[in-house]
Amino acid sequence: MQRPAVSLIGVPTDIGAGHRGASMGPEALRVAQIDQRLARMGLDVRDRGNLHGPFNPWQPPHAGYRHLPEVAEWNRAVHEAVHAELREGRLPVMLGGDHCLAIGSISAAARHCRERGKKLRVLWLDAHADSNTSTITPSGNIHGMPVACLCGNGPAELTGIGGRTPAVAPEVFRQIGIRSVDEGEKRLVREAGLVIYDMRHIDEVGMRRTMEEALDGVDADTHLHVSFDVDFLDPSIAPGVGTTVRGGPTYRESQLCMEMIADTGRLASLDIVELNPAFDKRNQTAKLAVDLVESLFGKSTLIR
Ligand SMILES: [Mn+2]
Repeated sequence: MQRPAVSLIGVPTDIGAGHRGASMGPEALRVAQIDQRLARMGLDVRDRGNLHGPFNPWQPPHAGYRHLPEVAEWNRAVHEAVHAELREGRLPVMLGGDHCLAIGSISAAARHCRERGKKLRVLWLDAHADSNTSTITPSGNIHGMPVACLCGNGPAELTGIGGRTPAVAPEVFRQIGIRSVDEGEKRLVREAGLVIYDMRHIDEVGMRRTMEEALDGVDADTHLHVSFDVDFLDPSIAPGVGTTVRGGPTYRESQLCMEMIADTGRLASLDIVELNPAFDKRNQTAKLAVDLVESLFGKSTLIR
C-alpha cells in the first residue's frame, strides 16, 4: 500500500473552548514527537508550523456565541491550509486547538471531495455530540457546535466557510464514543438524523462491531476524515482534556478503533483536538494520542 505524505498543521488556539489551554496542544504533540514517530514508520512527514490568528479575549457570550469573529478568523485560516495540503495530494493532520477548528478542516475536506468527485465520510470520535446551536447552548462555547455548523445550522460566518452551505450533509457523520449530550441537543441530533454510536452501543455490541458499522460503505472513492477529540478516551488514561466525561473507551478499545480505520486504507485527513496540557500529567495524554495516531497510520503488532 502506498504510504501517504503527511503535513502537520499546528493551530494553537482555545478560542472555542470553555477552559484555557488547548492552545498548547500542538506543542505538546510535538514534544511527544509526533513527527519523528510517523517518520519512523516510513511516512514522508512535513511540519508546516503553526497557523496564526487572534488572541483569546475571554469574553462572555454575545447573542449565544463566544468569540464568534475570532472563531471565524481561525477557521478560515484552517480551511485554506487544509485545502492547500489536500490539493497537493498530501494528508493534512490538524494539531489543535479546540474542536471548533473542525469547521475549517472538514469544510476543506468537503470542498476537496466536491472538486475530485469523492464521497466524504467523517468519523467523529468524541465524548460529546458537538451539535449545539446558539439557542440551546448552555455556554456559547463554539467547540460544542461544529457538527451543527457544518450541517448548516449556525451563523453565516461559520456555515459559509468553504463556499457551500451546508458544507456537508448529516449523513456523512458517524459519531463514536458519545456519552454527554445536552438536553436540547438530544432533539437536534435526532431531527438531523445523525448516526451516533454512543457508549451504550459500544458496551452492547463491542468496539469491533461498532467500527464495522461505522466503516460500512467506505470504498475506493471514499475520503475518510477522522476528527479525534481526545476527550473520546476514558479520562483514567487521558486526563489532559478540558471536558472529561468518565466511561469512555479503554486503551485496547481505542487501539482497535484506530487499527480498524487504518485497515481501510482510506484515511485522508485528520484532526487531533482538545488536548489540554494544563490538565495533563507529564504529557501522558499527548503521548497516548501519538500512540493512537501511529495505529491510525497502520502501525500493528504483527505483519497482517
Ligand atoms: Mn469535541
